Amino acid sequence: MLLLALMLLCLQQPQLSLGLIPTVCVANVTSKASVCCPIPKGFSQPCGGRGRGECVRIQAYQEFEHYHPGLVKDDRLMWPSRFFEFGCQCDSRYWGADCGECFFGWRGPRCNQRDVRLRRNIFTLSPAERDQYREISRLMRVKMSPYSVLIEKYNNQSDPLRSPVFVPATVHYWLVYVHRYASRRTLFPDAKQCQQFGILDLNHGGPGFMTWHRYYTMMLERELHKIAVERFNWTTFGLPYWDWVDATWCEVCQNDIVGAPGECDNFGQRLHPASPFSGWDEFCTTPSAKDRQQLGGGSCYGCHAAERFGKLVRQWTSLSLPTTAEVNYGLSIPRYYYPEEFNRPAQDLENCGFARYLEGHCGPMELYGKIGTLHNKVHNSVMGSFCCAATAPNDPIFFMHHSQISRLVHMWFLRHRPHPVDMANINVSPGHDRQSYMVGFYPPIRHEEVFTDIAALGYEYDTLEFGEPVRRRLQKEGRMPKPTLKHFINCQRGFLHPQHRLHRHEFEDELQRFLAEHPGAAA
Ligand SMILES: *[C@@H]1O[C@H](CO)[C@@H](O)[C@H](O)[C@H]1NC(C)=O
Ligand SMILES: *[C@@H]1O[C@H](CO)[C@@H](O)[C@H](O)[C@H]1NC(C)=O
Ligand SMILES: *[C@@H]1O[C@H](CO)[C@@H](O)[C@H](O)[C@H]1NC(C)=O
Ligand SMILES: [Cu+2]
Repeated sequence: MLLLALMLLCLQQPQLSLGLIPTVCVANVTSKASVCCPIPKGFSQPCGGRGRGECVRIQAYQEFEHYHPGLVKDDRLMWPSRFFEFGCQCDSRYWGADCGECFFGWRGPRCNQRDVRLRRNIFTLSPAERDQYREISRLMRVKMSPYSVLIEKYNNQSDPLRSPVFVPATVHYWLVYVHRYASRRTLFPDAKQCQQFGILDLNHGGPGFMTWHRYYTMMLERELHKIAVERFNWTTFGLPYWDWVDATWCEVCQNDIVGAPGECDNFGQRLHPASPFSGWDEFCTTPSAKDRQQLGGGSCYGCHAAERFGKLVRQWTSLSLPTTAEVNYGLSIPRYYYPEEFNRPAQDLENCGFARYLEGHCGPMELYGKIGTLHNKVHNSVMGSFCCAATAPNDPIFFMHHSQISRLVHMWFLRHRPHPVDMANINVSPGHDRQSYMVGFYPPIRHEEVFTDIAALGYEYDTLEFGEPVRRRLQKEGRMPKPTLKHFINCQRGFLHPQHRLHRHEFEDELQRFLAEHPGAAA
């Protein structure tokens, strides 16, 4: 895999992309001069006209002079130019496919009033607010988003130059899809090509991981905020975070948050039936080995490849969540990335920039352990649907997790005050260049535009403290839940990913540690 990645980088370099298509523009995807310049409500000109926005040729960033022929087919290359040649360019504070909305941080009819979302520790929400947040998370599965997604059941369906099939998506469907869309491999029609060239990942494993996921939380927050206002007139809604630093169990696994542990089956642990998220169908899922073979083998398959949708499941393979020492180490790293470091082995301490450490791919052995650092460590602990890019955003833990990841990013920015030029633009993998449009998002936005202080992005956090001091304070205030034995003893069978399974003695050690820390839990 690493070797292939190196080979690819030598052969050529990457691209640009765009992802989800505004439903209002779907009909134009296959037209000759493809235009996505809608007229916003209350206006008479495309993109609103003078003073609001205008219809211009989309300038996709060309990262590589020559694409390898094996990759040219990829519909995400030169995002979003494979879908549209023309799109709206909005004036300063306006935003949207039609410039009908305000950019992040602004509101009002002329988008000239400041608007800042406050992201709070989930355990500082009042019980009523928590109920509302849970209801908002449920409603995002049924509320339609302004986007349509490509059906990717067959590997020949997603290229806009052939015969794309679109379907309008709910907010949650769109969120799960776009994460999958940017992370999947090219949809090669046969196994040989997939093995040879199926290595792209446009939002993980590179310096763009941070910016892509940061923007993802902003888009998510924007959509959830709409629901919060419509349903509860909750105008100050911001995306809550789970501060998992130094946590020894899944504190948010409660029925009034993301769902308590339920029964075990061959796939892992289901959610408690009293949680509204229990039994959720996954929007994108992983095909069986047999289906994968038919789709070209390996990992070259899209969101809809599997016959049946899976159901939300967790598998808790470890309760080793990131520690204060681990966060402090990351915050002390001065460099954002080192050129080519993403092709290096883990625990390469001389080349472990903040971006790669944050994502979880490198670090000192005692912090890296078996399952990586920070971001990856949490995914690899929860596992189940949370394991992998295809399915992780199906689990509502995902949103609180990435709100927390973005909080760490903010702390690192405050400490090191990087400039946009500190973001990568040399020898980075496709889609991760600072000038690339982040794949899957429409309207198009470049990585470098969100490589900035959050004051320019329209959100902030309640506190930058983390770990034990905060937890102790919340405990004193009676705001932290208490674990049950089920929070610790999970399904020790039927793991989808045997390589992550704990050895028996490791499990016993963790159990003893847990019982020592939570003497009441066994009751
Ligand atoms: C679709 O394309 C046609 C023809 O170019 C154009 O007139 C129309 O405005 C486009 N629709 C949108 C929503 O941009
Ligand atoms: C795509 O592939 C499927 C399955 O092989 C086939 O049934 C379908 O006709 C193909 N569609 C196009 C447009 O080639
Ligand atoms: C919504 O809340 C705001 C205050 O945040 C208030 O001014 C407004 O009247 C409320 N609207 C409705 C429909 O209740
Ligand atoms: Cu991700």
